[in-house]
Amino acid sequence: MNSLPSAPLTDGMHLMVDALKRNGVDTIFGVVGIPVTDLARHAQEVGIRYIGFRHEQSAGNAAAVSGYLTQKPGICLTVSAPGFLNGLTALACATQNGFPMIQISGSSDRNIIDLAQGDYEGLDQMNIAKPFVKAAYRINRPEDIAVGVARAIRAAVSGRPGGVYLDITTAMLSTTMDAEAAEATLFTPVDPAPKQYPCSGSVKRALKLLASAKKPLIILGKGAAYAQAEEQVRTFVESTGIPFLPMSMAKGLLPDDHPQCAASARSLVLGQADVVMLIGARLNWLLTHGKGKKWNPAVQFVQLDIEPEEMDSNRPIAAPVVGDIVSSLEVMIAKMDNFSIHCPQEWLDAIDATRKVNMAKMQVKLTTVTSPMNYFGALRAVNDVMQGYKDIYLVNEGANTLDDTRNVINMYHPRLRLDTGTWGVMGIGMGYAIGAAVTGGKQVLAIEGDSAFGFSGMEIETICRYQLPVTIVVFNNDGIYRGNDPNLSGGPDPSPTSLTPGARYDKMIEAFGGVAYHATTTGELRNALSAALASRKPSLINCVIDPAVGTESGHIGNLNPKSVVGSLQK
Ligand code: ADP
Ligand code: TPW
Ligand code: MG
Repeated sequence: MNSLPSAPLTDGMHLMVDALKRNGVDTIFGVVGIPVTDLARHAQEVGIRYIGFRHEQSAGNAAAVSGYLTQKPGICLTVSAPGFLNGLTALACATQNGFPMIQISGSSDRNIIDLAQGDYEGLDQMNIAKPFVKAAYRINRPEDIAVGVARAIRAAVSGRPGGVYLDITTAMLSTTMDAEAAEATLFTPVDPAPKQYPCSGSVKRALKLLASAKKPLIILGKGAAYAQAEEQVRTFVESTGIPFLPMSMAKGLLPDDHPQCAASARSLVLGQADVVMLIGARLNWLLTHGKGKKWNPAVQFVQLDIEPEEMDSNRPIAAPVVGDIVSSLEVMIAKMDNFSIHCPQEWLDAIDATRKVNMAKMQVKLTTVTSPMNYFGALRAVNDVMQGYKDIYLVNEGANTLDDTRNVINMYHPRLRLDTGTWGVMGIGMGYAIGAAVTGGKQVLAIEGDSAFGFSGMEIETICRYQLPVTIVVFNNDGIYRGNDPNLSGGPDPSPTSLTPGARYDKMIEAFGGVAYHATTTGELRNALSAALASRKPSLINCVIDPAVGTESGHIGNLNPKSVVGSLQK
């Protein structure tokens, strides 16, 4: 008997890759193993770039930053249970930061997991992910792949962006389906991050309040940077004449040397402003919740945000404007002429006077030569070299290393400064550097505290393997905040904040074929950094910093709990 020729089949794994490709995914960041190895191989086969990491947290951070830079969800691929959990920190962090990201994780057999029978890497992943993400979905059947991917994309990029967990079961990956029927399920979601215009009443209320201000201030946050609102922000800032203060990752949205930039008069403007317009910035801990001694108690807020629930989260918001930032500013600019918004000259003069005093103080710090180097001496050398590299990414983490770098290194273009963000998390360094280099195509300078670097340091192998143009400067002060703390028991163990004295982080990159530099003076640092950036090669500069000069927790030492029996901090 002749059997009929059977229809061609596909399976969940192939269809998953087809769906990602159809949705414009061009890069996957991950670590492979059971059950996703073939998925990564097939993705590479069909032209999706696969970047393999040494730890899922860094792969996740790379995906998150690529989401921030492109407004498309960055994709992180992980194996079941431990790989999933390693990636989850980055996914949670992306959610906190409002970066669109999808973690796709293989998962084990539902029947065994649900009866707690001990499967290989068995874990109830989707339920564990839920509290940490914007949305979590599981795809159990190949015919649901297209919908699952579409839902994940929409959830990641619409409204306030965030992290999405997408669970793909081992059984689903090997389930077969008629290839033609499978192809017919594929689609791309229409307009996944629609424009959201604010209502006109909210815009009028906001403009009226701004027009009444004697000491107005605009605070730019990373939401405005994510929204790519630089053109509208510039028009609004320059045509109102209102001074602006950039939050850390909003630096460069307008250049830091813009005449209206009030960054070097931060305490003055926060302490005195009577109307503050927040553009994509939350009144969270980074702005001391909009209250307390740093703020004018009578301050009133205008807030532009896409997330309605953000309003009044910490302080009453007098004029909430709910919408996407680009559309909201466009409407405000169009209506601005009906309100005479202006910035009183006395306010600008006061800011200018303070700015001059603070800049002169900073100049003294930067030009004082010490041996060993302190942070400011080292940063002066970095800043000199950066004048020739204003258009590269600057990744930054640490405590003193973070705060002092933020204050010294000006940014001139949007979305180039990538740092510890809303959680102040250590470990983003190498993941962000790799994600930015791969996605943005520009070279990267990462300025890393020695402790901060350690969290993702093994990824220098990844940087070398893919020959990425990443230069890492490790500010090596032998420890967390400081390298010279004593063990209070007098015993032989190092103190809780100590790391290996005199460690040579530069030697690490030699092992993988990268270029190593060791700098003990500002001159050596300047030469090393110039050579490293000019070469565009994977490179690491071990920069020796005085172990005694760091302050506890950098600029946020006040957040440490106070002890009734006195402080143990030096
Ligand atoms: P920063 O840390 O720089 O102060 P936050 O992360 O606290 O900034 O705040 C960013 C805010 O921007 C979030 O409340 C988020 O909802 C908002 N946001 C993100 N994207 C957009 C957008 N396209 N339009 C409007 N608001 C946005
Ligand atoms: C995931 C706590 C905040 S800053 C820091 C740690 C460990 C390192 C500071 O030392 P570093 O910088 O990097 O050498 P410097 O210049 O001050 O010496 N775990 C996580 N996140 C945070 N924030 C911590 C711990 C922390
Ligand atoms: Mg340190």
